[in-house]
Amino acid sequence: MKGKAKLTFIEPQGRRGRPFNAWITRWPMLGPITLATMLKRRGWEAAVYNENISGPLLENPSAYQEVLASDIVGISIMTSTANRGYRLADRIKSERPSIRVVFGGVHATFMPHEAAEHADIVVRGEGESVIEQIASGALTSGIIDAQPLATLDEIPTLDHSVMYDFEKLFGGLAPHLYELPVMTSRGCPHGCTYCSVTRMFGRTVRRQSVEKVVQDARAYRERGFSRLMFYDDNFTTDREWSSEVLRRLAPLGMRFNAQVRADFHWRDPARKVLDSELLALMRSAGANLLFIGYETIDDDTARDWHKGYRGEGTLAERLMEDTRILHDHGFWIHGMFVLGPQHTQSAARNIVSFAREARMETLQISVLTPFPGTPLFREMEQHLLLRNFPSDWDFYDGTHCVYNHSQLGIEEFQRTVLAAHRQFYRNIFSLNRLMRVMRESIPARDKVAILRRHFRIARTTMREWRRETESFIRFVKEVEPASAL
Ligand code: B12
Repeated sequence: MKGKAKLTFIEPQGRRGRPFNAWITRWPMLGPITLATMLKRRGWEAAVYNENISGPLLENPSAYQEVLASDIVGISIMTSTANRGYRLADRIKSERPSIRVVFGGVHATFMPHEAAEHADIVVRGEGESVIEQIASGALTSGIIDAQPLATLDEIPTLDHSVMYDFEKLFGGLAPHLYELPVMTSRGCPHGCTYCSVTRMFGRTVRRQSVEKVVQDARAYRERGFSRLMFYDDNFTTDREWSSEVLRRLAPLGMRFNAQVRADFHWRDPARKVLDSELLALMRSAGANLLFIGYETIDDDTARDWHKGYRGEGTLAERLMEDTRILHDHGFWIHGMFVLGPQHTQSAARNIVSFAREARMETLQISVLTPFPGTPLFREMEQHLLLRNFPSDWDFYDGTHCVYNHSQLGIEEFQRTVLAAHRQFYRNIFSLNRLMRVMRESIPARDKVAILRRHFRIARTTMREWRRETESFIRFVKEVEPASAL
């Protein structure tokens, strides 16, 4: 490689027609942007092509030619995008064998040998510690175990100019209405059986310093952004740190969304002492919409999945109380739930009734999916129906049932999950959401833009998902007729 190499990172697209796609066009994975920013700052030529934003790479001739002009192509894969990533890699390699193809991301971390069949290099874990050696040609092949970042303050303030079509992320809204993704911590202290985070980033949470978080927020605000989306898996695992970040963010007058646990506002495991101070700090710092992985309202399931809920009384009662408290403090709630092989229509009905009674703003029910590297994967490996890998990874996306659902059969189960969303959104969407957006203190023109966007997303999401469900059922009937019914 003569001179400094040119690197292009790719975030491949997953299957169409899934409810998560509504967010995917707004929220890129931060790995490729972080690595490209680091390289650019150190003088390399680096870019990120995200298929969710810019469309399929092979259908974008000018971008594809630029990718083929790279010395190194880095492809970031999670399980649901792995197959697409491999196909892109094979195509790029066949057209330009001299390009060095590197895989990274959570799927490459747990399936390195599979990824190595389509690449020169596979990086397991966090890419920051090795990416420059790859760029310089000091590392040219093999499976590399990257060391986790010791201090997250080394993560640069993101330079979004590395991305193709960055503005498309705003979805037609002004930049100040776009929730710019940031991530200030890595790891999660909980050990839920289905989750890759603890296995990928560790059970000890590493955080950026308060100073660094605020410095980045200030830089983004100066670029015209006034809303942030904290990707942190759990924004409130360290009360002192969160409180200090919130105190320092408040004067910036920004708004933000974050992922938290439903019960984060209790100071004690017995749920006697409410953390009113933290709740007030969250509000005054601009916290708006909370993404909460309730996962289940059923005690047995929570125990099976090691969800770690504490306290007395039924789980449903406790979670209802938690939700009421959060609503009383003015937060909007996006409730995320999961249905698995042990659940039937009644579990879906219970979740919908719970979410409606709790007046959740939005609801998402995923299909329990075993991802490589998790305890759940090891537990279910022998029972997987869709195991024609890598192509069947397309279905490992929290939307498709990839195992035999002995209680309902796959067809009935898929229809149950879809019907639950239809039931929830039928009435609630227009009322709760509309009223809350109308009460926001932003100009009427912006409110109309936000509402139009929500309606468009909701309508197309449900339509595409219905189609996808039918096509998946047809597919399962063809390959596994006995399990479909
Ligand atoms: C934001 C987010 C989303 C957003 C946007 C995601 C997107 N654009 O695809 C939304 C809400 C839409 C979403 C959807 C889904 N998500 Co999600 N999501 C996340 C979250 C919270 C943060 C992602 C992130 O930016 N991380 C921070 C960056 C720094 O990490 P990173 O991108 O992995 O990059 C690092 C390394 O992987 C590596 N690396 C990455 N790429 C490359 C490339 C090269 C060349 C190299 C060398 C290194 C390298 O270096 C990077 C820096 O250290 C993660 C959890 C997490 N903590 O990461 C889950 C996570 C990625 N999601 C997950 C899942 C399962 C899903 C869904 C299937 C939904 C679901 N819950 O069932 C869908 C599928 C989306 C899809 N693409 O098909 C799983 C993935 C597990 C797996 N094995 O695939 C995760 C890990 C969460 C979990 N609980 O397990 N998600």
